[in-house]
Amino acid sequence: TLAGCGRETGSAQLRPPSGPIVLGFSQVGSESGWRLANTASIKKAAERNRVELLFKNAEGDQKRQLADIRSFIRADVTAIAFSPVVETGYDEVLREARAAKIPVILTDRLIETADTSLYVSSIGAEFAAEGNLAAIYLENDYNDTEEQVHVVEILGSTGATPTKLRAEGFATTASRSGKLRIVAAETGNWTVDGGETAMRRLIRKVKRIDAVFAQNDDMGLGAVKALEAAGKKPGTDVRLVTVDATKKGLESLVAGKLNYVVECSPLIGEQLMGVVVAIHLGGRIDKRISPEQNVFDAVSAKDVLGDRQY
Ligand code: GYE
Repeated sequence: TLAGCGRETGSAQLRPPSGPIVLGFSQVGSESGWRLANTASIKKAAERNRVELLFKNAEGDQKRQLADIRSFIRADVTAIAFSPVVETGYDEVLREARAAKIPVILTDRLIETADTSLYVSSIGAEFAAEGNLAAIYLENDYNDTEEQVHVVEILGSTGATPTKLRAEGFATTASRSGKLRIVAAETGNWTVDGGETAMRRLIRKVKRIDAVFAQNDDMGLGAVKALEAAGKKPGTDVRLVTVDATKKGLESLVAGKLNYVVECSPLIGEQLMGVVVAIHLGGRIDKRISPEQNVFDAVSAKDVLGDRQY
């Protein structure tokens, strides 16, 4: 018997390789262009790697996500992967997966847990670094002035890793020189509409807004709409930096409506299937896998726009 040889510690080689590889994947929702591209990447990679995919969409609801993960446990899949809606509240379901000897992979976002052996690997971007980069590029854009820059922030959904870490990264870098001053923040829930509403509120409540840090492209594009409706010229009167680098984001960057876009790649399907296949065959698994990231301005965005699939 293979019992006891590793699944408890988070490595995963207990299931003898036989039959099809089945992956249960629980997606957060379909809130943004990033998310749609992430779903497409996972579906395409599953097909290419001959992994049978059971796909569920939690529509932003953690309760639903927990039920979806439990349905994968009942189906006795080879592995479970999910992108957590929020960071807390997963320990119990992950212990159930462990009891059923099903390894779990976190994709995109992280969970907060005292027991990191509850998952074998996490695949996703370094969100704090994205916040750092957003602040560095924005700050450099104001090199010609000594004045303090008043920044408003549009946040993603509450309790999610990128919301927390992008804000932390941005604030840490901003506080270093003190040039960027974060004067207000509103949540925009990752969507274009949410970003527009948040920006409208910010315009109403804050007298002076020099710049906007929107935690994703979609909310940034919503903010652009609200600024234009208020008679302001986004990219010029008010400068904007966003995260993701979707096609729409890069197009607005080239059009001069955004100033910088920090890349966060949603194309992690192949990396995920690599881990799933390693689980099946008993190969080595990295505990942390991160895609490359980049920062774009109007000039560099032009170079990649032609190839952008999402
Ligand atoms: O930036 C945003 C999305 O978790 C990295 O979620 C992801 C974020 C992404 O909806 O657009």
